[in-house]
Amino acid sequence: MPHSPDLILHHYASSPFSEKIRLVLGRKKLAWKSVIVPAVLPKPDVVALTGGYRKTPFLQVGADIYCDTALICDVLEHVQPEPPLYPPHLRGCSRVFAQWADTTLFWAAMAYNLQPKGAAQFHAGQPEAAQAFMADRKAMRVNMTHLRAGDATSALRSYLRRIASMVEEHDFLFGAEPCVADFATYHPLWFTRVQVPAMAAILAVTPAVLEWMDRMTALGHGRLEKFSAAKAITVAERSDPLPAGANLLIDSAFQDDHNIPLGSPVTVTPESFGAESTEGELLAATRTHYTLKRSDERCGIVHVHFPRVGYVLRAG
Ligand SMILES: N[C@@H](CCC(=O)N[C@@H](CS)C(=O)NCC(=O)O)C(=O)O
Repeated sequence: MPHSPDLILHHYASSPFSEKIRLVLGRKKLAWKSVIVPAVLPKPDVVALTGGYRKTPFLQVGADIYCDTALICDVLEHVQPEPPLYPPHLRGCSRVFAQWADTTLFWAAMAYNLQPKGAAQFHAGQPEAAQAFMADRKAMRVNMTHLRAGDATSALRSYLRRIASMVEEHDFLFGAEPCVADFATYHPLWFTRVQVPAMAAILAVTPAVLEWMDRMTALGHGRLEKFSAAKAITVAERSDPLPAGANLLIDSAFQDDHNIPLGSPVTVTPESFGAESTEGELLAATRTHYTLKRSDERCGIVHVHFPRVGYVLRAG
């Protein structure tokens, strides 16, 4: 395995976005530390590190916290450029496709997956956990349109036919090798196949999709070592965050789209699904990301990074 900084992934087994990153770690043959986080609030150890962001997964490297799988993919590409997630001839379309898969495809698949039969299987034998999960996710979805089961099924069937027509042509969506689009497209369908197999008959109609999924599964998860949240917090507390320009992100030049000077108190909030904000001092606002500096009782000074796309920046 190549030498890389200590990568600590905070995730849980049944989380589809976590599976996206676990497979990227496998593709790049990286070693990583695995911290299991709760699937629902409260998440005191998570928010000690992120300052409020509660979604799963996030990546910690020392006292730098990278939120959102789109940004985590950029970080992992920086840590281990080969094999690439963004091959030069697909630089634009792989990201655009991944964004579609992480939103439109994901929500259609999850509305299909968690119909009563799928939800019953997902929460089998744990009625109290089921109620807590449903209530937590319902609160996260305020202001979002939730697809009805029939409409989600129709959309998912169409999407599967489109994906099939791509992977009938070549082994992966855009050619002989997987790119970021493959990882983003795979994880909601992995949830169907692995977490709610009672719902998986929909996949059998497009056998080319199943064969492509087998090729994705074979990439594995890299080499992981169990780690505890307490140890991860100690790592943050004992590390200094890396200065902007020296961290694992690709750019550092200031791009001011909001008329908010660096050094201002700000909040960053996901555009949709979960209204929890992170507060801090705006340390960087580049073409690609925001960095907030915050101080935490347990973690000391941490830098929390978010992608620009999909996040709302406000003067705090
Ligand atoms: N845009 C985010 C989406 C992440 C996301 O929605 N993750 C789900 C789990 S797969 C989540 O956070 N659910 C609520 C939770 O785990 O607290 C990303 O790419 O990381």
